[in-house]
Amino acid sequence: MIRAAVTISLVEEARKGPFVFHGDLEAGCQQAAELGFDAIELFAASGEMIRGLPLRQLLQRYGLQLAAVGTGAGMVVRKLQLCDADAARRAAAAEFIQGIMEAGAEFGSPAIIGSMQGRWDDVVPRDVATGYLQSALERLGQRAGELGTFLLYEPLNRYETNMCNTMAQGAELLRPLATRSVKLLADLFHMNIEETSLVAGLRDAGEFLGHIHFVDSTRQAAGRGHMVYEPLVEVLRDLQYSGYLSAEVFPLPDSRTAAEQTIRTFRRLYPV
Ligand code: LER
Ligand code: MN
Repeated sequence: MIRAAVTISLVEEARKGPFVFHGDLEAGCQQAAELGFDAIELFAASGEMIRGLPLRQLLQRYGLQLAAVGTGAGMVVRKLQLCDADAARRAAAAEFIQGIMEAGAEFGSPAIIGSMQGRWDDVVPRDVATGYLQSALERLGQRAGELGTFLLYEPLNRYETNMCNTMAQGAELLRPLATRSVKLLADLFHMNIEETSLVAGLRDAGEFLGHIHFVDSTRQAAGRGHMVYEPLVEVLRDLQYSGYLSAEVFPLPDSRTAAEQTIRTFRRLYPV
């Protein structure tokens, strides 16, 4: 069964980021529950921060699951990334991700590697960077499997990374890994920029598809852009996708309206 999730960011530096709720975990959970979301996706500053939150109580009180935990704060706040030329900083990036992954795993939830993947450049050429990224995904994925969860790798548009921009590139990156505990996150916003066809892109992700950022062409709530969702729903049915559609969108015109618009579109596509 496909379930609906909504993002909550607790990272001050990401105030302007594409998250529906900002700064108040309980208020976000309360509204998510009120509107009928199944889960929240959390963007926090670190694993320690997650451990310090009353997350279990709040999820229980509001009858919600934790869909996933983001690691982007490692890049936004600490400028850490897995393709850094400096081995110590690469290790710090992996350690930061592992901290968030372990905190999320206590809820059975996967961690997301998006901006933390970094990029290749003149100092770290593409093949070297790809090797760094694959070996980090191998180790972190194996650890995720041991913890009973998985890891999500997210191809991003060309303005955010030069590693993988499409689902096909993402699948090619993951295929040689020994671990089967790394899956792809398909963010419809990035895909709308990079894929020739969204339907073909989802098919390229295929068996690797593990999570979806449910968003419109404008990076606003589903329904506030020109994305056509029906063909995507059909592919997801063919692929027997049973994960989350998670609203990683700007809080426009405001958080509540973005959440309402998301769930309205979700219910239109997946009537109860
Ligand atoms: C960044 O653009 C994004 O889509 C996030 O989910 C990754 O950190
Ligand atoms: Mn995303």
